[in-house]
Amino acid sequence: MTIERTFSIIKPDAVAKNVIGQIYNRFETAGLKIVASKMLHLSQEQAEGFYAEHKERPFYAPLVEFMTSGPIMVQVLEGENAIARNREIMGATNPEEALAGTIRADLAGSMRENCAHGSDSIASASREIAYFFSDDEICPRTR
Ligand code: RTP
Ligand code: MG
Repeated sequence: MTIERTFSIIKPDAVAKNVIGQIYNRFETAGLKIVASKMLHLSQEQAEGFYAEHKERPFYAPLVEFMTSGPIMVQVLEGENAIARNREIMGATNPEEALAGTIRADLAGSMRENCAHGSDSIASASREIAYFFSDDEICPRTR
């Protein structure tokens, strides 16, 4: 059993749709525990830095514009295979390709405005968690 931590964002479209609780419910139902959480409104610099790996992609500028368009929730999720599990319940990037019952199939409106972000590897999870949270903001769950 591998207990992992992953980094998650509820994106501005989902916050605007008022489905934060609904998404948190899906994390909990999937056995993922929230060990850190906060709402924030990304600056241009924060969004550009977070998505730096996509800098050369045509969707980078509109992605940064979208991600700075309103408040987001950022959280650290902990659980067995949390990285893969979270991506599984999010569904494919394009909501039209996402399996029914996933966050993106059920709640997202487009390939860009797709409700949620989840780290895609152990390396990106640790980088992304550290980008938004200091160690003392993460509360290990012992029961
Ligand atoms: P994420 O990083 O947000 O968890 O999503 P992902 O791994 O499924 O997708 P990724 O390829 O990392 O892309 C990051 C985010 O950029 C937006 N995007 N737009 N062709 C497009 O218009 C396009 N492709 C990607 C999405 O918001 C995607 O989640
Ligand atoms: Mg990604």
